[in-house]
Amino acid sequence: MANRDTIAAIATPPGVGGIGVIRLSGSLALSIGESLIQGSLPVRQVRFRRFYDASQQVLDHGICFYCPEPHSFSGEDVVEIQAHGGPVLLDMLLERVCELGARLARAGEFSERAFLNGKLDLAQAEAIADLIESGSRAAAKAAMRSLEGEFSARIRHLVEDIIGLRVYTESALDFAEEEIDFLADANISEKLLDCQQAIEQVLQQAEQGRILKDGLSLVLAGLPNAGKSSLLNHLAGYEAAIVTDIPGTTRDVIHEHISLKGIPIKVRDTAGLRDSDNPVEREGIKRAWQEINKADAVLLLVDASQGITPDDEAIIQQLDSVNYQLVYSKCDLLTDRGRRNKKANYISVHSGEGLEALINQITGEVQDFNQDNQTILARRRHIEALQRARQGLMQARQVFNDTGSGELMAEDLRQVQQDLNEITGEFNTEDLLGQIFSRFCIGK
Ligand SMILES: Nc1nc2c(ncn2[C@@H]2O[C@H](COP(=O)(O)OP(=O)(O)O)[C@@H](O)[C@H]2O)c(=O)[nH]1
Ligand SMILES: [Mg+2]
Repeated sequence: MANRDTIAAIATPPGVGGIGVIRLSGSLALSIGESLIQGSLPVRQVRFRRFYDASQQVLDHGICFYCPEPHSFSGEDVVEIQAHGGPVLLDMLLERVCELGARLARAGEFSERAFLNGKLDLAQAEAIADLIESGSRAAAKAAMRSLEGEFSARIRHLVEDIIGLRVYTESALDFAEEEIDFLADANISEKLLDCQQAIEQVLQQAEQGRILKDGLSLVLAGLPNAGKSSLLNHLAGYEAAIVTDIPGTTRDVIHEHISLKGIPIKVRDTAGLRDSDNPVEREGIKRAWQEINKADAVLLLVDASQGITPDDEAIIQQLDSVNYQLVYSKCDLLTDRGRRNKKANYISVHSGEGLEALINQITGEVQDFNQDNQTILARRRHIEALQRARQGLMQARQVFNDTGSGELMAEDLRQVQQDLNEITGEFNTEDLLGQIFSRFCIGK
């Protein structure tokens, strides 16, 4: 690890502040730090020093700190310099440390080195970025759990289960004659199902985490004049979209980022769904469908005074694989309460009725999940890997149930393990060999 070049960066955000931090990591960090202060830096002790430029002029004074490898953040020699937080001053200091042998760090390079030096796994390294970028308290807490290693521990647990199964099936392959009995005795099918369910659970928690991180994408859809834009404006708290009584007012998809009860939500207001000859409106409707099909949730607005019309029915037919919820709008116009469907949502942007309940419903599911502190702040990459692992396990179980043989299943399981290991960035066949030898003692 001592061979990598020494990197430097301003670690505090751009702009003016009380202090600004420059961080150095690499084998030259100590000598650069010592040249900058023209003195020696003790190990793990904070010192107040002057910082000098090449012509021995004082650039600033402040605090510096040296942390030797391997017990530093990056696993390398690290020096941190706390100067005053002015952008020009920090640039001069950065320039000076580069003259002394450092180079500018790429984004994330300190964390990357921490990963390469085994200080963090990939999921933890990503959690640092997520923690810094988190847009809500819930997201920050979930990111911190990942950084503390909870997510990685859950993945490792899944990997151990898969390794257990692999050890068993691969050993069985060595006893070709009795293989099938051997596997049948071991309840392999049930064990595969258990693993699949465990992955399912982590996947669900990760999906919730992705919503916390990226926001829940919520699409408002329905016929023209259903009250979509009015609802968007209410949720956004300002007149984001034009509202008129002319059907087909909204054409472009209107994006608003809002926060409801601490949950980030990306709301999209869309063009009313109808047959139209107008090419602009037709394009708007095409885009509306694209949004509907990739949303986490869709609110299908139906004008309560009209009820569900054949045109609404036609839309509902096309929402087969979409997570949608029917919402009756303009319920102030429906004076006869007896005509209400007891189980449905009724809202009125004009009277305010039902809006609080609707918001509670939208956020409720995410919040419930988050309350038990199980949510994992996940990225697309993690979810995709978990989905592949789930798919692989389903396939392994199918193959095993069809053939009773471990041979094809063994390959699926190997792939599942690799998919899971991608999340933490570990993949090592030695692991498996080690496990096999430590658990079994075949032929000895
Ligand atoms: N009475 C009543 N009228 C509403 C309500 N919400 C929207 N409208 C009216 O319905 C018409 C269409 O609203 P708009 O939000 O533009 O519908 P969109 O076409 O679905 O976006 C406008 O004239 C609105 O003022 C409501 O809650 N009650
Ligand atoms: Mg509209």
